[in-house]
Amino acid sequence: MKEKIKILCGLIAMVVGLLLPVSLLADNTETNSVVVTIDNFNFTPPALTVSVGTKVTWVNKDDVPHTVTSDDKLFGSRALDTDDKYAFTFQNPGTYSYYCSVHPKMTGKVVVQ
Ligand SMILES: [Cu+2]
Repeated sequence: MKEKIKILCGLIAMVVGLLLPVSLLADNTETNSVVVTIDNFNFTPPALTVSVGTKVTWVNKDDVPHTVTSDDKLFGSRALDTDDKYAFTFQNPGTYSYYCSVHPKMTGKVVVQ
């Protein structure tokens, strides 16, 4: 009987040990994700500071198409219709300015630390 409990405890410890890193990883992914909305011809927030590895998702909430186009062409979306999304994961520190190629006066930037 005692032997069975020992095995059971060993199994539980193993399962917890296996699950813990996975749940930590999941949490990490969750916090490293930011949304920028495109609304009323504005990127909101217009300036964003994130850590390396953060995935930024732009969502177009306007009735007109917009794009997300980086100044140095590092990233860029096609024309986003209403509720369309575009995501880019920033892997290197730096300041990344972008604009909408349909309305070049629409600008924003992402600072990656
Ligand atoms: Cu636009």
